[in-house]
Amino acid sequence: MVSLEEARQAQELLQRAQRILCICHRNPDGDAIGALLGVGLLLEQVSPEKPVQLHCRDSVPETFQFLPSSGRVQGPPTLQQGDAIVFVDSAEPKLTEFHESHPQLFDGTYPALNIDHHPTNSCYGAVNIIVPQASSSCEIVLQLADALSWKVDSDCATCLLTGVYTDTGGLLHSNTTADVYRTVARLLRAGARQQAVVNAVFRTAKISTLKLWGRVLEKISLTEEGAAISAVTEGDFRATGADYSELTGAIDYVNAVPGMRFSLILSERDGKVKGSLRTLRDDVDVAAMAGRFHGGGHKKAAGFALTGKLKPEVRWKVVEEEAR
Ligand SMILES: [Mn+2]
Repeated sequence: MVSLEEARQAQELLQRAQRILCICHRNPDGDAIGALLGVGLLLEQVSPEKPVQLHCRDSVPETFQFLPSSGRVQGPPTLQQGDAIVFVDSAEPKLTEFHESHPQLFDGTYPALNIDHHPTNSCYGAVNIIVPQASSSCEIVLQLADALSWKVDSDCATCLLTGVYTDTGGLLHSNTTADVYRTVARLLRAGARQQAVVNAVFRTAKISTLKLWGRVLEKISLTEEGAAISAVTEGDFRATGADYSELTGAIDYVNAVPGMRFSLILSERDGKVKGSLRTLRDDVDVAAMAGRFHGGGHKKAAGFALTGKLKPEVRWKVVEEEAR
């Protein structure tokens, strides 16, 4: 839970600002976008005279473009004196991909509030509200709003519900605690448009997405150490017309093979290979595996990125046919 002390520190930091820039990680998921828009809408209600801007290195994925204010998300920020920064769902500066272009975001030049649920968060803000027990950054944003008695309207609730739903896989992942249901109940009472979220997030898929997933599923192989592995090359993205964000969700199908210890999707993009790891087992820690490749995440869902390319390895065997 967000403590009253943390909430007050956050409030003070924001009150002193002339302008507030909210930032989420690149390649944003539903939680990043939901928390970005949700916190932005809250701040505008709290102090309507204060300009609030929303920034992300990448544009809002189509799936989340139904959310209120999604059209306001801009690319890199232009900083000015008096700015305060709110980071959401970003465990490290480099995940925003503003760390090289805008180092002053992270060196204390501007007061920063860092809201996140990743246990690996490096606490790079002046005020850090890191709640690893929370399902999502959206859940923390709601706790912060409630701690400060900020009014949550139906637009904001819709944004926050999106993050809770996406980070819990529709309330199915192991991070779906009793508090998550309480959060959802709170958001529904605040007027969250639940069916709009469900339809957009879980019941809509572009033809390019389905074709990309088809390739992922077709290429699943099972390894001796009990992993279900698949890979997507840049060629697969080109051939299907899918973009990188459309890979989200495919891992859950790869992870569905019974008896496996963990699953992995390798994907190739811009000279990098990204790995997405999942497990259903309690005795496997995929965050630790990702850590060996300078990645991180949660015990049951983690990822990493390496510089390089994917090279397929195909094994053939000649088998003599038995004579009849
Ligand atoms: Mn998240």
